[in-house]
Amino acid sequence: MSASDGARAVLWGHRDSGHAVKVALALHLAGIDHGVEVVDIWAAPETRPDLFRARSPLGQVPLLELDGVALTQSGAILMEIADRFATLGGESASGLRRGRTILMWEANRIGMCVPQLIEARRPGGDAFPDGAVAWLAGRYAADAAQFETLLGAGPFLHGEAPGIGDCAVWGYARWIDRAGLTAPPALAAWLDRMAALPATERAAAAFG
Ligand SMILES: N[C@@H](CCC(=O)N[C@@H](CS)C(=O)NCC(=O)O)C(=O)O
Repeated sequence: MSASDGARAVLWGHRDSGHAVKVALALHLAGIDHGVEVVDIWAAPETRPDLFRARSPLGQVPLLELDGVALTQSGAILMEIADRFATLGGESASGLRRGRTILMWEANRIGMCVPQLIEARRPGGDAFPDGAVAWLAGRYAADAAQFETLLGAGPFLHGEAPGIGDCAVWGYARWIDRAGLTAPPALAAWLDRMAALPATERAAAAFG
């Protein structure tokens, strides 16, 4: 039986959105049945489907519709999945606490600088003010060192098995090369372990 237990889930996203793909990873890791809708994040917001715009207040992905409830903000969605399905850390109070801790760190640190550095290198992407790219790259160096501390003995951020914290960090850390950055050994080894999970391949391909 699927972990969904009859829940109806539809994930709206785009393959270039690490925020959406981290939610896709959680659904695949947890074995939660779900449908997928692609939203063109590079098209003008007003051209996105009315249904999507009505349910995603900022017009952004990811949007997860779960039993008719519209959930936005990737970190909040991951917490809802863990809590609701008692999975990926949500099996225990300590696992949930760990998930919340990693999610807050990711949103403020590695999940802030890596997407911006990718955007800075994208042909036709947003223009950045003088010094911004160097500042972001400096932040990444600190983030990479902090990741090693958070990982500890591993193998995953949640210990022996991956949890929502691993999903959150993987969303953009898998594109470190695309951001023109290098992963230090502990981060590179964790990325290899994540890549070896069949769910990561499915999540990366979730939006075509
Ligand atoms: N803080 C949000 C970020 C969501 C976000 O920035 N989504 C981007 C794609 S990665 C998007 O939908 N961009 C299209 C737009 O803003 O028009 C989250 O964690 O979900």
